[in-house]
Amino acid sequence: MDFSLSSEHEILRESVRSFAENEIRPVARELDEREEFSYETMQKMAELGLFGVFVSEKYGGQAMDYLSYIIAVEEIARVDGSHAATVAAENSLGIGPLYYFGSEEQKKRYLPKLCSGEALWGFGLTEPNAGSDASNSKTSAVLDGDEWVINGSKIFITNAATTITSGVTVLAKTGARADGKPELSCILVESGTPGFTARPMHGKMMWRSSNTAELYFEECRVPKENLLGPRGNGFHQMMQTLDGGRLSIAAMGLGGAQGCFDRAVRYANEREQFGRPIATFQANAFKLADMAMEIECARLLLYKACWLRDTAAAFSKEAAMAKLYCSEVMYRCANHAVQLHGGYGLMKEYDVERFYRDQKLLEIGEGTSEVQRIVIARHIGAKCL
Ligand code: COS
Repeated sequence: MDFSLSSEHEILRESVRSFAENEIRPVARELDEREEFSYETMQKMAELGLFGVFVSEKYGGQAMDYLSYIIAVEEIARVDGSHAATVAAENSLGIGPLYYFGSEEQKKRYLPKLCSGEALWGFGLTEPNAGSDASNSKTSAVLDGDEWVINGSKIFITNAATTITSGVTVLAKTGARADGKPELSCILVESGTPGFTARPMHGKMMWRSSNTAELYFEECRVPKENLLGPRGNGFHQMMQTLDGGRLSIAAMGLGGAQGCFDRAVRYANEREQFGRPIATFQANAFKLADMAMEIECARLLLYKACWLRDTAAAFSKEAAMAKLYCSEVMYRCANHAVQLHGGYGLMKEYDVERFYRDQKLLEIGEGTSEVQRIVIARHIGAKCL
């Protein structure tokens, strides 16, 4: 068993880390405060090759493995959750479905601009009344001659309302199956299509400088060729996409936990109370020891799940485990980090305040912790409904 990373992985980690420290850290706090999506850093992340990481060069991607992508997200998240969210959502959810399920024509039409960062793409699954119960989608698409007519709405869709968003993949009910279940299909809708509106959502507690949108479809007509893959495969495509996406949320948990640890250990060694650094008190040193141990476990679990994915093995269970565990490790690390910073940890001037808020999304987005436990339970033979 060899736990070492390849030199390519190490070089990638170093370059993304130095980019995040030099380009994201100086602006992250202010962007969070202003709840502002930065097109400038988006462009710089694109120049670094952070979009289309696992996509073949034929479509403008970097042709790296999934572990590379996960390391990149981890390193961005070590500095800022919002920027990591932009990268993770774009690669896993925006680019992923087009790359894995799109026709040659669809891939050629959309992927090059998404991989170069000139454009972004949204993943329209969640609806106001279909969150965890994702297959209960009410958005409908009816075939009328050569066009799909879409009606409905989606909510909490990352990257879907920027000025460079070129479209979204929408899950819609296209009929009923023979077994009585709804027939769900994925359809591509380009920005600017009449009847399609994307509105930015504000007032978020977390990921405040990432773009989140509500989508509305009113008699929205798209060509029938905009169907993604076979009709009726939409829910499977979405679930498969989320398996990969959950690894990137796990990477955000791991990177965020590492960011909390780095700040906490530095602060605890510098901050003096009762005439000595607070790290010299066992109550504090033990918190740091627990954080380090859990981060190590999280990294091993996540990288193993990536290894399974990179070797084309089944990885749904491990993705759910990694997503659940890494997000909960970040929960404990953010909590310890704020506690170690005392009153300062409650102030926006200290990054741990932002990490504490950003963490919460990881236990909710791309499947709540409860949904991850359902997925794991079903994989281990429990008759969990
Ligand atoms: N890959 C491919 N297909 C999958 C799959 C996967 N990982 N998991 C389930 N499916 C398929 C099943 O095979 C089943 O197919 P058929 O209906 O053709 O037999 C179908 O999807 C429904 O599966 P299941 O019956 O298990 O679905 P449930 O309604 O019981 O829901 C949960 C299962 C709750 C796990 C699922 O709805 C889910 O993950 N919800 C959370 C959604 C989510 O993460 N939303 C956040 C989005 S943020 S971008």
